[in-house]
Order: sequence, then structure tokens, then C-alpha cells
Amino acid sequence: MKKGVTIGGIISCTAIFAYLLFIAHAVISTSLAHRIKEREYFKKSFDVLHKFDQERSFGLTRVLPKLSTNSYLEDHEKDLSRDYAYQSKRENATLLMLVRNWEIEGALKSMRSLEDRFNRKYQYDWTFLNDVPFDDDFIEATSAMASGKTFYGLVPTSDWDKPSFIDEEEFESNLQLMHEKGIIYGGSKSYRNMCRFNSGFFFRQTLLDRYQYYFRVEPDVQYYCDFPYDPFEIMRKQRKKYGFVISMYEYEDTIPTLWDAVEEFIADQPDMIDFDTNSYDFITDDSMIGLEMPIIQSNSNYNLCHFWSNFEIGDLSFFRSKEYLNFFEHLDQRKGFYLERWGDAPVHSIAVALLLRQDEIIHFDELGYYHIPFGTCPAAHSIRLRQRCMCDPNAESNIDVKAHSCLARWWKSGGGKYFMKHTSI
Ligand SMILES: Nc1nc2c(ncn2[C@@H]2O[C@H](COP(=O)(O)OP(=O)(O)OP(=O)(O)O)[C@@H](O)[C@H]2O)c(=O)[nH]1
Ligand SMILES: [Mg+2]
Repeated sequence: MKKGVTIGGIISCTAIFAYLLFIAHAVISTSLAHRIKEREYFKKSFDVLHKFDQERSFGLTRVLPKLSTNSYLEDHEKDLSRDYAYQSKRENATLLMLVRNWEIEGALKSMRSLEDRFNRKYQYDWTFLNDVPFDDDFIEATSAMASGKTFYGLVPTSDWDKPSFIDEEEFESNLQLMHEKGIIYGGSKSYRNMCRFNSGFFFRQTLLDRYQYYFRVEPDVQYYCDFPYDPFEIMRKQRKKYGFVISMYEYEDTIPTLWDAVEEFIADQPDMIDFDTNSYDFITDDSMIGLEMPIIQSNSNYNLCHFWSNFEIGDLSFFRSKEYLNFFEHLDQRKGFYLERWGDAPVHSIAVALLLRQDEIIHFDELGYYHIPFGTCPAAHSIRLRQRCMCDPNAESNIDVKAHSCLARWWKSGGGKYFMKHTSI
């Protein structure tokens, strides 16, 4: 009997021991798994923080920090709603594309990108202009892609073709020379028509009569980030007349006598220019600036800085103004659109730098953008997450603080940096 109890006791003791061992194993392995998970989470969060810190210190030491509301001193908690409910309030504005029928694929790509990042929420109209009639395929596909209404305009030949005061022989021989020198688009006639049209005639097209603001879009461009606001609304509320995202130096070979013509205009029309409030310094200052050497190969007082006009948001009333019309007319008479190859970018830029107040020009620094071969991308990791950007601020193509960018010069003698001025957009 005693022996039986002992054997039974041993068996139950073993069972209890085994049970305890099982419990202990379960507890230990659960807490071990927990610890491993914790470590994993810790590592992840460390990586994120570290990435942010690294980017920030890189941004602050290796390159100049890019100006933006994304900046570390700005209000980080600004509500950037991801709710894509349609906005019932719109400004008096249109998206504007001058384009050829055969560029349809690139046109649709740009539209898709801008619709996704901005316009599907607002449904602004699209206005398309062309020097020949748009074909049915183009109209059908672009109307389908647009969230807003679409309008198609034919540019009159009088606004497009070479004017009769250009001497044919001189024109042909200059084109030949510029082509032989390898100047970009130096031998192209249609490019010259386009640049003169964009300088002096786009705002006169009847389709644009009803609008106050335009947003220029080109085929094959990309908008890297969600727009955190309606840029047209910013233009109106802050009384801006011209907005840009990229600024760089122009090839002097395309504009050898442009600045002479500008100086004549300044001398002829001193009343139109207020040097106390305009951005003259931005286009003439040639001091060393930035961490990389600036590339200024200018034989005149113009430092060649211009706003890249393939992206521009503007107030049409500025271009329709007596001052601008006067400026354009003066340049046109100097024949440089055809005998040289003056681009609409330096023409618009010099005009806004001379004729507008500095605070009427805005740098939309948080709108990521790409037009071959350069792009601009918000520098702060936090804003790239918040605006769902698809770009790398350290990419070779990102021009923001490179030597061939004029952005640092704009910070110095133009509008400054938001966070330096402690203002919010
Ligand atoms: N309708 C029409 N549009 C043109 C013509 N030439 C250029 N464009 C448009 O004018 C804008 C500027 O032309 P681009 O060829 O892109 O000039 P660019 O940006 O200086 O040069 P890329 O680096 O080649 O893009 C684009 O929207 C073109 O689609 C033309 O002959 N007819
Ligand atoms: Mg282009």
C-alpha cells in the first residue's frame, strides 16, 4: 500500500513538474518573443529617427537647407488634410498648355500627374493652345483625362509667325551660325516662334480673357508631391503676381544683346521701375554665393538668372499691363527673338524682376517638380512623408542648391527664406 502511494506520488509529482516546466517554457518563450519584437520595433523607430537626423544634419551641413514651410522651424502640425473631397471654392484660373498634337503622350502624362497631385480636388479648367488645329484624338484623350472643363484654342498666325520686320537673309544666316556653334535650339525656327509667342502673345488669346491666373504646364513634366494648398488661392490672398519653383542661369549665347535692350528700356522708362522695391539685385548681383562656385559667364551686368518658365503660375493682369506690353514691344523691336534666340524664361524673369515688387514674386518651395533634366524636391523628410513625395532631394537632378541654380541668390537678394523670416505661407 505504502509502495503504491509512493509510486502514485512520484507519478503525480512528475506530472506537476512537467506541467510547471511547460508553463515556464511558455512564459519564457512568450516574453522572449515579446523582447525580440520590441527590439525589432525599437530598431525600426531608431532607423526612422536616425534617417531623419542624418538627412537633417546632411541638409544643414553639407548643403544649404532648402527653403520651405517644411522647414524645421515652421509649424509642423499644419493641417494637411488627406481628404480629397472636392473643393467647391475655386479661383478664377486655368491650367494652360501650349502643345503639339504629336506630344499627346507627354501631355497626358503631365495631366495625370497634376490631376493626381492637385487638380482632381479642385477641377480647374484646362486650356490648350496650338499653332495648328488640335486633332480629334488629342481632344478626346485630354478631355477624358481632365477633371475640369477643357478648352482648345488655335493661335492666330499673326501671334505666331515671324514678323515682317525681320530680314529674311539675316535671319537665315544667323540661324545657320547658331546651329554651327551648337547652341541649343539655335537652328530652330519653330522654337523661336514659340518663345516669342510665350513672351508676348499667350496672354492675349481670347480663351484666356475670362481668367485672372494661369498655371503653365508642359508635356512630360512631373509633380513629385501632393500640393499642400491651392497655389491660385495663395496668389490671390497674398497678392502675388508670379510664382516659380526652379531658377537657374541662362546660356548667354542665346541672348547676347538682350541686356543691352533691357538697359535701353530702363533708360527710356524710368518711371516704370522702382529700384527700392523690385528684384533688380537678384538679376544683377554676381557675388560669390553658396557652397559651390556659381557659373556666371556673362559679359553684361545681367547675371543670367531666370525663373524656369516651364513651370510658372502668373497673374495675367501683369502681362496685360501697360508696363509689360511696353517692355515686350521694346524687346520685340530689337529683333532678338529671331536674330538671336531669346527665350521666354529670361524675358518673363527680367520683366518680373524689374516691374514687380519683390514681394509680388513667390517661390513655391514645397511643390516638387521635374522637367528634364532638372527637378526640385522638398528637403525635409517630414514634408516628403506628409505630401507623399516621390523624389530624392539628394538626386543628381535636384538643382535646388547646385552651382547652376540661382535659388541661393534668390534667398539672398530676392524673397528670402520663409523660415529665416519667420513667416508662414
Ligand atoms: N503648338 C506648338 N507648341 C510648341 C511648339 N514648340 C514648342 N511648343 C510647346 O512649347 C512648350 C515649350 O517647348 P519645349 O520644346 O518643351 O521647350 P523647352 O522646354 O525649352 O525644351 P525641352 O528641353 O525640349 O523641353 C511646350 O509646351 C511645347 O509643347 C510648336 O511649334 N507648336
Ligand atoms: Mg519643355
